[in-house]
Amino acid sequence: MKLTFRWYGDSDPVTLQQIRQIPTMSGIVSAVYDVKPGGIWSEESINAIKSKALANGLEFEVVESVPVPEEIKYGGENAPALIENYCENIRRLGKAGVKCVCYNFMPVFDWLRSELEHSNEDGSNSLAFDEQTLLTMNPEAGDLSLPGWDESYTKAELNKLLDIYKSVDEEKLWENLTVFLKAVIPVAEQAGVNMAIHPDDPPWSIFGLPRIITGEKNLERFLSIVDSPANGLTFCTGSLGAGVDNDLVAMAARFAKRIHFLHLRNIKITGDKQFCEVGHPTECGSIDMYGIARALIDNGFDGYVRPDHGRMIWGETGRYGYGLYDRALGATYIAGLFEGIEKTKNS
Ligand code: DNO
Repeated sequence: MKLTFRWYGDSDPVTLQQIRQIPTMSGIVSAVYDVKPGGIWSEESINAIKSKALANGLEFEVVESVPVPEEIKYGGENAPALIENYCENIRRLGKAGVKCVCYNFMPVFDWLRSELEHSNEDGSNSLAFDEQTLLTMNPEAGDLSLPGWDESYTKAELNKLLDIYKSVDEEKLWENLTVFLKAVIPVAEQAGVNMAIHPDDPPWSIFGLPRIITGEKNLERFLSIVDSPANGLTFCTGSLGAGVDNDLVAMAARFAKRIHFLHLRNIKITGDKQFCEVGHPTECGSIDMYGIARALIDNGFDGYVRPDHGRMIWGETGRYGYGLYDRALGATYIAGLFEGIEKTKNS
C-alpha cells in the first residue's frame, strides 16, 4: 500500500512541508480546484501540482476528485459532450503519471453533516451527523454548507437542480451511471488510470434525492456494469460504516482487488441515523479498523490509503475534517496497523 494525504492546493492551511514530515508518507491526493465541474484541466495546472509535490519529496498519483457534473448524473442534453471532457481529463492525468482517480455519483450534495463543530468530552471537536437535525435544515434556503465540498451552488442553481432531480429515480441514476462508465472506463484503461468511485455519504437517500453507491449489493452491481480492474472503488469506511447493515469486513474481503483507494476513518454510531466522527483507532468508535485492514491485506489489496477526516485537536482551526494534527495521528496509526498485518499476512 502507499500512504497518502489529501492536500487542497496552495490555499490549504496544511503545507506540503508539513505533510512530508509525517512518517512513511508517499504522496499527496489533490485536484485542480479552479476549473468548474465539466471543464477541462490544463496540463500546466496538473503538472504544477506534480512539481510542487515532487519538490517536497512527495508523489502525485491520486486525484480526488474529478467531479462529475450534475448534467451527466441527471442525463441532460450536454451529457455526451461533458463525458468527452471528462475522458480528456483522464487522458491528461494518466499522461502526468496519475494512477488513481476518485469521484462520486451523488446527486447535488456530496458528503453531508448536520454539525461541523461537535464538542467531544476530551475538548476536541469533530463533524457529526443527525438525520433529524439535518431534515430541519432547508437546502433551498441555503442552510446547508460544508467547506469540504468540491462544488458549491448559488441558491438559484440549487433550486433548479433539486427540481430536475424530481424526475430522476434510482434506476434512472443507474442508467446514467452506466452510460458514464461505458465511455470513461475504456479511456481510463488506455491511460493507465484506475477509477475509484466514492460511496455515498451517508449511504442512504436524503432530501428525496436518489443515492445508489450504498452497500454490498449495489457495489456488486456497480462493479459488474464494466467488469474491468479500471472500474473500481474507493472504500470509505466512515461512509459505508454509517449504514449499520453494512458488514465492512466482509465487503473488504470480497472487493479487495477492486479497491484502489482506501479512506480510513472511524465513526461512533450514537443513535438511529446518527453518528459522530472520532479518532482513527478501532477502540475510539464503532468500526473494526483492524478487521477491515486485515481482510483487505489477506485478500490482495494493494492500493492507496489515506487517513480521512480528523477531529480538530490541540486548538487547531482550519478546514473542517481536514486539519493536520489528527489526520497525521491517523496516518501513523494506519502505518502501524498495516505493518503489523503485513508481517503476519495469511497467518
Ligand atoms: C469527504 C470526501 C468526499 C470525496 C468525494 C469524492 O471528505 O471524502 O468529498 O472527496 O465524495 O468525489
